[in-house]
Amino acid sequence: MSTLIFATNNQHKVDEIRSVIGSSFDIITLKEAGIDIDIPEPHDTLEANAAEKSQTIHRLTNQDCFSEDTGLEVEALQGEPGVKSARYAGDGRDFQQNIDKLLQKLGSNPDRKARFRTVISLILDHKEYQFEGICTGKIAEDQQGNKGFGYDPVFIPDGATKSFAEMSLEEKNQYSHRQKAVTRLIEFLRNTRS
Ligand code: ITT
Repeated sequence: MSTLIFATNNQHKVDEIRSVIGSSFDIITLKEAGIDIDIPEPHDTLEANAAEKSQTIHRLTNQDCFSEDTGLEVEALQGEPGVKSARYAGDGRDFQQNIDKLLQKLGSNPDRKARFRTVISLILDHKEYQFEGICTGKIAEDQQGNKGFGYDPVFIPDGATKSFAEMSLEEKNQYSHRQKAVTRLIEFLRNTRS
């Protein structure tokens, strides 16, 4: 079984990814690896930020690892908050303030189309690989539900009638951007390691 360090400080991401991978491979979190750093995300694309995170941890540990960067891209806001999703309303990274800003900027605009996009950056045997997962949907008029994290209370995926924050982890996994990217990662690891 492969062991990979997951270069994130977001426990929600760890929980979601662990629920998808099952026993396919073993993940060690930064906390479990004894690494306490705030990984920089200075770039203007998800791809470059994901690479920055995995390369930072690879330089520190010299071990196989992966990271992911995710953005919520809203059509009527020209792709905002996008790469700025975590800090949309400021450096406090406050989920509620981010949602408030998003709903306020969208106002009563009838075009609510949006998508979540996840880019995973894997470093395996010192080489980098990327995997993408996209979930299309719409922004709700008001917040709904209290599960999940981030923008989950205002995102309704295509094919569903409720928000991510009203779904169990298993239900969210049927639609989610993260699940799609992780499934591609697992497939790649299976093919390279068998
Ligand atoms: P790491 O960089 O440590 O992995 P982070 O929280 O900073 O964790 P990102 O840079 O990828 O992660 O930030 C993306 C933000 O987008 C995140 O803070 C949430 O607000 C939001 N987000 C990401 N995935 C989401 C999801 O599945 N549902 C709702 N919101 C999400």
